[in-house]
Amino acid sequence: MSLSVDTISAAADQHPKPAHLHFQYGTAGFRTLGSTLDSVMFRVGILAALRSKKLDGKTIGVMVTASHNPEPDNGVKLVDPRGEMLEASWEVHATVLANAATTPEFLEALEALVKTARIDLAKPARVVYGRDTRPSGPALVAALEDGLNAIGGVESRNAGVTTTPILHYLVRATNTKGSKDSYGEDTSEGYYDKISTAFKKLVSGKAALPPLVIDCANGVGAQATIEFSKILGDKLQLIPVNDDTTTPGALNNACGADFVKTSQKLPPSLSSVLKPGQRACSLDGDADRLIYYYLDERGSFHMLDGDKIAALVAAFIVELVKNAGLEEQIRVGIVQTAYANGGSTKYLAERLPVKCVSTGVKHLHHAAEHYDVGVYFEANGHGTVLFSSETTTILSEHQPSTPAQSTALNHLVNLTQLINQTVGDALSDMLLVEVVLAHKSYSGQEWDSLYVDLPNRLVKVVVANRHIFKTEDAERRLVSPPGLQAKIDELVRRYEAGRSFVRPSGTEDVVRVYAEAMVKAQADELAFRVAGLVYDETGGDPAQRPSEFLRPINGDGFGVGWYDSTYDEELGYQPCIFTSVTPAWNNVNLVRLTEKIKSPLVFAHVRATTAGSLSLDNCHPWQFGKIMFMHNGGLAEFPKIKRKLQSKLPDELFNFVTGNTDSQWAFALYLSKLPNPHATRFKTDVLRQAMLETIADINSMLEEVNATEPSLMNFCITDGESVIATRYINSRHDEAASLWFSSGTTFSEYADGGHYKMSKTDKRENIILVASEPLTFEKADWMEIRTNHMVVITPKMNLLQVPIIDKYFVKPSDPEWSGRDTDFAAGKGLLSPRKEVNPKLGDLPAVAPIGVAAA
Ligand code: NG1
Ligand code: ZN
Repeated sequence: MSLSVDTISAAADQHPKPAHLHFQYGTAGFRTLGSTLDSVMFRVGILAALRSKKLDGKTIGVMVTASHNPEPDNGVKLVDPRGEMLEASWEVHATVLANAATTPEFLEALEALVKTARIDLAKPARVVYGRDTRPSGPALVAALEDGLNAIGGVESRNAGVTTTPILHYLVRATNTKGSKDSYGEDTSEGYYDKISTAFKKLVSGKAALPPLVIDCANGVGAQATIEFSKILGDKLQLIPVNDDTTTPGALNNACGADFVKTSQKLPPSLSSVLKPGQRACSLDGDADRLIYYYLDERGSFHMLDGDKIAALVAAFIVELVKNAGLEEQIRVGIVQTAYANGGSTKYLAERLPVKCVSTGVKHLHHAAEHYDVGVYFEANGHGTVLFSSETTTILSEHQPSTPAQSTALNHLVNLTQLINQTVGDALSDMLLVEVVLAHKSYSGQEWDSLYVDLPNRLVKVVVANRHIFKTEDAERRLVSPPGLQAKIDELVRRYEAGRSFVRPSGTEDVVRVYAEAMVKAQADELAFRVAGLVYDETGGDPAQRPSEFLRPINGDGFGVGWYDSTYDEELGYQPCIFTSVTPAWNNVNLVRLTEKIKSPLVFAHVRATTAGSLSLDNCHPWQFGKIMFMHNGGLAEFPKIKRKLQSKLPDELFNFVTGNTDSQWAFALYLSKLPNPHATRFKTDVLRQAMLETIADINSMLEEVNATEPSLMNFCITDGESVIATRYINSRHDEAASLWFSSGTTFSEYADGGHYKMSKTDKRENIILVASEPLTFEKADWMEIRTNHMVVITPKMNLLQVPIIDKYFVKPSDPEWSGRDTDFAAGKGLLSPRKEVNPKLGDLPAVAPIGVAAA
């Protein structure tokens, strides 16, 4: 028998492939914008029929869904006869068929498939298909049906709008119908009945739990929730929210399991529903992911993700196995991915065998099959428990020797019925969790306290080509692009309990960055630093660089210098300086000191060694008498001018320099420009004049030696009353290292984890911050200081922005002016994102009092 070429060809012409798109059958099947998937659906219809023929007419499932993705996306995946994911070699066939450019090429690819896979076309074909609630679903299902019809003789069954796990159930139930492995009646009623019967048995005699709020993501899970709610009645009271499957755009929008897991927040729609102490859960758009959470008595949100579910369930099963007297015969194991929280891995590995595999349900599922009872969950809430067939046999044949053993054995048998073993199933998993909570009389809080999650952060990076990212060790390490992993390691090492890894997504055109650390702010910071690294190292467009991605880290020591808040004759005028060669974030003394010191003027500096060794002598700021100085940047080709610079210094200043950096020598030069560096009072103008002379002198020395590379001269000096900060480069074409300021009445923490913002509650401005990069994510807080300008802050807290006019100064009105090139400063990691430039800056007069404040 051969393919009915004419019929297929005519039908295929109705579903042409969009010319410029490439489709990939990934970890979740085909998944992309729903409006582009017509040809894919048609071809998948044909493929599903061929797959069934290949497997001797076994029923194959086809699910049309894009799960937790935004509503305009859609997708399709095939389900193999036992309800598992499509065999890997057929993923390749799927991709090949989907990408054939024309109808003749498609037919050619089909013929080739029939031949290489040795498909007997005379065999029957059976397919069951369903879809989620997406608006693009009906048209895509119609295209799928065209494909099924084109092959001819396919026995197909439309399961309608249904959840992914129900479709998997139907496939297995259909294929095992009437056999000794019968999985249940092959209808959705059969599914609800099997699961709820087991649930009722498992909770019989247990005190009913308080009602459970279920966020249905405005998807198909709402339908299943309502069904269960009807059947379970007061055995478990379910309160569905976000059950609106008809409002366009509502699906997965600010709700659902992925929203909760990624944002680590309560869906806003639940804030008026959920009471302190109450538990709730979120499903995703096709109801195969489940995330729990609760509000504690103080109303704070706590998430119980897939890892917490795995820990709860595994502990319960281990206990039942032991109580049933089967400890020796049944080995329970856990499968996780690299996204599993380090806290969970530690907790579980101390108790059970734990295996880490690559992301993607099929990897977890296959690894879990190697245990007698395999518990697998992704942190995102997708997972289930698999009982091997030997285990099922043991459970049915074991003779309990005590009533307690008999009870535990019955519970285990009922669990095999409650759990949807074909695939992760949010509703079956939810009932499983409820069973454990009922048995253990746990509240959300008690469950949560099994172990403490390490704070973590997941970030997406859009890169030019995610396929250059190759991983090893269950995706925990990058092997390509070369060198990147070493840089990630270098960053991670600086964070307490730090862990981070990078992998290309299998379902979206992005690279994912995951990071963990001891405190939330550091997990965020590490994730954003690794994201910045990935972006920069793989040719990310600087103009598109997301503002939250951080630059390489300055961890080579730090220093803080401050003046007393009240003058004390015995202590004198000079500032106190505290420096360290450890990274600032790991210094407990810094935390202690900052909590107890009050000062009107503070300098702080974090160091990334450019020149000079890692030593206390080389940590900024430095102090001489009343003057304090620091530098962000570098003097190019400094060794060529060092001797000349030194020779200009009086002995006292020459001997003052104890370190070996260009920066400290520049400070000595600055001091030499002051009429009396030992003075106890300085006029602002004198400090400012000395700064201009220092820059001019350095420039002339550099010119004498024909230095070609520009020098970044962001200097900052103070006498404790006035402050001069420069943003300067000796180039007409390049951008200087960045410099920003912020002013206001209070600078305060508005959210836990070090989230600060500046507020301007009245006209008075008490605080001026000058910083190399914005210290907060509040764009409105920060104004950029322009290149080759300096900021002058007077003792009365007037802030002036003054141009530094020399041959490197270019007026925007200059005909030569076409903007400065950011590559040089960015390449040194000294340029914070251009995106944050306040557009109003262009209107500022060259000399303008910006913030007028009472001191
Ligand atoms: P990708 O896009 O490959 O990270 C995501 C999930 C997987 C899995 C698949 C299938 C994360 C970090 N990744 O895969 O765990 O669920 O989708 O839907 O959650
Ligand atoms: Zn899903």
